[in-house]
Amino acid sequence: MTRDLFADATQGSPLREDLCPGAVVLRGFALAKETHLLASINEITAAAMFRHMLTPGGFRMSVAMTNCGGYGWVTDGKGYRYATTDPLSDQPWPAMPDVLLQLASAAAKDAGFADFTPDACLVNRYEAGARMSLHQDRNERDFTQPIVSVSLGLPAIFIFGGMRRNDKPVRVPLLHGDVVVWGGPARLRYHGVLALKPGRHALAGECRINLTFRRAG
Ligand code: MD3
Ligand code: FE
Repeated sequence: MTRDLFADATQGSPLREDLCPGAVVLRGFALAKETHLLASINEITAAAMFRHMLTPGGFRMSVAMTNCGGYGWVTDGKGYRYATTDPLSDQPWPAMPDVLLQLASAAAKDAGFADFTPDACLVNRYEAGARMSLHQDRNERDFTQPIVSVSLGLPAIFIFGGMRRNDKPVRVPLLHGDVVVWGGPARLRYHGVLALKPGRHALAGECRINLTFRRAG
């Protein structure tokens, strides 16, 4: 599945969709950098491999994860938190490649967050059937800082709820190259991802990769 950006531009289909106050989808914002982004992800995972972490309750996450930047998000029997080193190697996480940092900060700027400098990038890999159940992101220090997400590879259906777990979520398809900025009143909304449908993407292969940029420390 791809989007024809020329058709979008000429027929007026929006490249920018406001999901709710504080949440903006920038359709195709990462497309111009797709090859560079995927090469950078390969370098990150060569140094800090994708792994299935355990939830505090002992369940294996279906999404495989790694991190780059000064802080990395981890979960194990001790809980959810940010750590400056990879628990598999006890070494610092790989540095955040410049192409990732620049993309996240440009997207945040477009959405009205003028100086977003992320210090953490969580890299999620979804294979067929992998999903992320409804949750809030609240391990960061400063909720006035946005989160920027970049979708690559296979399409997924993102579910976007409200401030309470029981608020009915809306479904938002996220495609290769889409970038979403979540800030302000959207920052603490519940969200998740439905089980990935099997498929093959020309550049990314049989998976979806999502980057989420945060200011953790
Ligand atoms: C809305 N990842 O890593 S990115 C996560 O596609 C996570 O892998 C999903 O949720 C993924 O925590 C969704 C979109 C996202 C990220 C953070 C948010 C949406 C958000 C924080 C607040 C509200
Ligand atoms: Fe999240």
